[in-house]
Amino acid sequence: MACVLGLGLSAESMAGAIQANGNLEDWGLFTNGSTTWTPSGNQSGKSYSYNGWTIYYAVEDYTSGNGYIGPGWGGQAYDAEALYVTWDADNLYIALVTGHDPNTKQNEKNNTYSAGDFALNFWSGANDKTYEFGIRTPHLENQKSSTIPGNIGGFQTDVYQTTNADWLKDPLWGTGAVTSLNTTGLTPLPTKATMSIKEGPNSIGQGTGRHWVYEVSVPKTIFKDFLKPDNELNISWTMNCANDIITVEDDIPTIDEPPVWALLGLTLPAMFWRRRRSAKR
Ligand SMILES: [Ca+2]
Ligand SMILES: [Ca+2]
Ligand SMILES: [Ca+2]
Repeated sequence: MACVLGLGLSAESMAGAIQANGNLEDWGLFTNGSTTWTPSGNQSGKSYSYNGWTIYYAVEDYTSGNGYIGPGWGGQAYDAEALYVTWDADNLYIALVTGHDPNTKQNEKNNTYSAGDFALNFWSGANDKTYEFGIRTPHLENQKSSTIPGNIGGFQTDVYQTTNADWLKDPLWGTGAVTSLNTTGLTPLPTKATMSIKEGPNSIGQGTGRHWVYEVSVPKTIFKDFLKPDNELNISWTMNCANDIITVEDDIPTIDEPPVWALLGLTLPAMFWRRRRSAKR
């Protein structure tokens, strides 16, 4: 039985699994109560390595100033601070850090806007700028029960296959950025994603103020033929006013499907596979 237990684990998960629980220590972030914000390792590039994972990231932390966060305003309360993505053989993982309160209620008259959804854009060759999938965040206006009190905690959430016509767009700044899904007429895919939202420490990053973490795990099978070798993927998130938009880009997950021998827990071939993997980048 001991041998069988090893099957199905990727090289990454053997190194330490990522749990979509709103705690980013498994991404090497905010560990031991430290204020680490920009990932350690390759800070000048777009990825870093932690615990066997290759993690792609974008960090745009508003720390102080007149509230301009580009393209809009709002300071920390509308700061889309950091977005991370990685994967193993089975799942794609996404982590977002934002100063935007997930309980912000949509009320345009009061100039308040709730959170948007995660938008996933796959392409081959030139970027087609079409979002093929969306992962739904809790939308306060849709919360008719208290199953997710205060929009904090862990839950299963819907994933949709989309075209750009299924997305609401930046209403204020003319960027054309997608914000939330218009789910009218859309049917969620049968497989759901796991999402967790948790408030993080005020002290993370260079600035201060409240921070929230969204962490997502989504089975890769959901993306079907969009996961082709050498395809590209980017993931965007913003709030419904699109005051601050963050996008992370990485290589397509299926490139990193470990061959069978890497699943057997054999150290040497696994190391070889990993070197091959990093050489590809
Ligand atoms: Ca976690
Ligand atoms: Ca900030
Ligand atoms: Ca696309």
